[in-house]
Amino acid sequence: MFPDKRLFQVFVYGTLKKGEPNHHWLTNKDNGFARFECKGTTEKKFPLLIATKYNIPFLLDNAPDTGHNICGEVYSVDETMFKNLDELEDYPELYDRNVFNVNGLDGNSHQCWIYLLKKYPDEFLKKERFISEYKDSVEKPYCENYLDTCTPEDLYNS
Ligand code: PCA
Repeated sequence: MFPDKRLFQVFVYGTLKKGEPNHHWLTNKDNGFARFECKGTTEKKFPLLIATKYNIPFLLDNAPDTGHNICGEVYSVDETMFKNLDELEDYPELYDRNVFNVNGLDGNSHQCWIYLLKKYPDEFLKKERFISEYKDSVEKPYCENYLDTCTPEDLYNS
């Protein structure tokens, strides 16, 4: 299948990365076209944490001078894939998204869409919880399909 004409760059830092629980969304051809470009880190620092009883990775926007340069992967995706990613991330109800610069390990700066939270409880800003690189783990296992069962309160109470 050929990709749609227009490609979008998306930086993934959470469950969409290689080896993580939602990576299959990017590799499933039925979802559209996706091409791995390179690994990279965000030029800006962001707070990234694993939160809620579902252990969801959240990158927080609008939190100046906190957090780390975040490690992740840059993909070029077509509009069909982008729409599917929006659906997975429950955009714009749960995650929002914005464009930021990512320093690629290929030596280039990439302007990428990044899924993040613009509104979140104050508790999410406790510094000791921030990480620079997400990995699913036995200690904090990601709970798939949480959107099917959770209430909005569930999502914001950790
Ligand atoms: N999926 C998106 C946002 C957080 C998540 O788990 C990603 O991997 O970038």
